[in-house]
Formats: sequence, C-alpha cells, structure tokens
Amino acid sequence: MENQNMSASIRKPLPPEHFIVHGTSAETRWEALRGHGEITPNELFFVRNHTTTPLIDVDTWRLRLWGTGLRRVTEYGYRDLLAMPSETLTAFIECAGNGRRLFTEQQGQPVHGISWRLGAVGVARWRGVRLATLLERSGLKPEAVAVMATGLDADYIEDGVNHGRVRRPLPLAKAMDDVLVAYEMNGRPLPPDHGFPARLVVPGWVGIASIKWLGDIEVSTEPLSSPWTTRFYRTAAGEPLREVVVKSAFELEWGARLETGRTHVLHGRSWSGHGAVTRVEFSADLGATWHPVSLIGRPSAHGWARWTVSWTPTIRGEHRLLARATDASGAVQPSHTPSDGTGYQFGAVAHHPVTLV
Ligand SMILES: Nc1nc2c(c(=O)[nH]1)N[C@H]1C(S)=C(S)[C@@H](COP(=O)(O)O)O[C@H]1N2
Ligand SMILES: [Mo]
Repeated sequence: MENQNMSASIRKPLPPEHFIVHGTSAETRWEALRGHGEITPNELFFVRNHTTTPLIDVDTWRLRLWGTGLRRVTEYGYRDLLAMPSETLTAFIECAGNGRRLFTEQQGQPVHGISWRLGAVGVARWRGVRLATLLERSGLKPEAVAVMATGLDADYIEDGVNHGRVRRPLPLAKAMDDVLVAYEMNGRPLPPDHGFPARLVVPGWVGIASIKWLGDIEVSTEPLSSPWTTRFYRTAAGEPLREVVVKSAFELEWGARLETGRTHVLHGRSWSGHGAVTRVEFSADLGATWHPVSLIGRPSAHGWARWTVSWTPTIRGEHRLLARATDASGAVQPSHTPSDGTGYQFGAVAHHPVTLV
C-alpha cells in the first residue's frame, strides 16, 4: 500500500494534501483553498460518486428528452449543445451531507452516511445551455410539471437493493428558472469525474439535484419521484431536500497549530442556497462575543463570500475558532442543528479546533 489516498471510482489524482477519500467519494481539504480566488480549481473540486466515474464516448453520446410533457422525443449530440446559445454561471455545488461528521463530533449524535467534515462543496464557473432553452426547443407542453434527469453511471445498489440509475426530479418552475445543462467547468470541458460530457447545475440546491453524465431527461405532466427524493436526500418527515442551508468554513487545517503572541490573518468562506451571504462574524470565545469580519469583494448570488479576520491569540492550548454567517433571506447560522437522524443539512456554527503553541 504505497498510496492509500486512492479511490478506484475516481479518475483524477487525489493527493493526500488536497483530499480526504471516503470510499467512492473525496472531500476537499479546506486548507488547500488558501490562496485561491472565488473559483475552486477543477483539480481541487470534491467528488461525490454513488458508483464509478464512467468514461463516455462523445461521438456516440446523445442526450434524449422525452415524456408526456413534450410534444416529441428529441435527441441532441455534443456538437448540437455547443452550437446553441450558451450562458455562464458561477455557482457552488454542495453535498446535502456536508458537515455530517459534526453531528457526531460536535453534538454527540449518531448518524450514518459519508462522514464529510466541511469539504463537500466547491464553486465553479459553469458554461452550458439553459435547461429552459432545451425544453422549449423540444416542444414543452403547458401542462408539464416535472423534469427528471438520469445519469449514465452504473445502477446504484445498496444492501442488495438495486435503485437503478442515479436520477432525481425537479419541479418545472426550478428547471425553467436558472438550471444549466453544463458542458464546461472553469473554462475547460467538464472533467470525467464532474460529469463529462454534460451535467445539470442546479444553483442553490443540494448537490444530488445536479445530475452528472446526463443520459436522458424526462418531462412529465405528472409529478415524478425517484429513490433520491423518497428514500435518500429527504427529511425524516419525507420532504425532498432543496436549498442548502447557510454555512461557513475556515481555510485552515483541522487542528492547525498557530503561534501565540502574533497576529494571524484568518481566511474563510460562507455560502447559502437561500441567497447571497450578507454578513459574517467571528468568535474566539465559543460564541460569547462576536466580531465582524471583512468580506472580500461582493459575494455573488450563487457562489460564496470570501472573508478575512485578524486574530492575536495569547493563551497556549486547545482552542476553537467559530464563524457565523447570515444570508439574504435573514437566516443566521445557529449554535446547534437539531438532528433528524439523516445527517443532512448540518448548518450550525462549526467549532474549528486549533492548537495554540
Ligand atoms: N449521475 C450522477 N450524478 C450525480 C451523482 C452521482 O453519483 N451520479 N452524485 C450527486 C451528488 S450526491 C453530488 S453532491 C454531486 C457532486 O458533484 P461533483 O462530484 O461534481 O462534486 O453530484 C450529484 N450528481
Ligand atoms: Mo450529495
């Protein structure tokens, strides 16, 4: 075992200083984002795979649109997509289970599922065709209400149950609003691990909505469901998850060692599926007092806010750093996230451990 930081399911290199591997998936180490701008480079972007990254032949690939909500079945090739009017969108993709490990580490609650810390999120500049454009060109009927994209990766089998291909419905209103059928990520063709040749990008919604390796899109005059709305990525009460909750993270190693008696410029990012981040505060006394941080530039609607704060620690020992964000909907990160057992949507202020030496 020379390099254990490998996943047979992911094609790109996963250097241990950049990624923590979780089976078929890999999260980005937050300290690896230090020094980067708003965009997460493709090489550092987290990967969430239910099975294995498929390699798709772009010459024979077709995207098929079909269903009761369309006047006809329509197929598009890669070149057809590239020839259509394109749009560019800066948006994060975040797994609904991001932060899951903190339910246990911080709140002592048992959960099952991928034990992400906070690295299952990234921001990219996506280019592609609006889903609305594709639907309209495919003869969208006024009675259509739902759209379901299916990936070309292998069937997802869990505990002997075959759930079929990864797929998840979207209400038509969201599909027509701001969803992109993306073929470019940060100026390059989508890398295989991120959905080549085309994926959905559903701004603000849980990552599972952004289906990779698009094979077909069903449009229906009836509401649709899949195991990814009825069994996975739903609340304990059965509601399919939609927008992600507001969160923050420091661009700092978990358990970083910092010197006392000197001023450190700490960097971090905050994001939300409910609108741009409007305010971020910092606390070094477990939330007894909060101090404003400086936002870098103007946070974009679907990306993240970058910020810095100066801090001069004086007492050696184990310490916790806290950042708390507010978004445009007025939501503020709470000090505790009630657990419904699913491990999704951990939005409480994270306690980032540091050792002061
Ligand atoms: N076809 C397909 N699409 C998928 C997935 C998958 O396993 N198969 N994983 C989903 C989940 S759960 C997330 S969080 C995002 C992750 O996108 P990324 O791997 O590009 O970071 O892709 C989504 N789209
Ligand atoms: Mo996810």
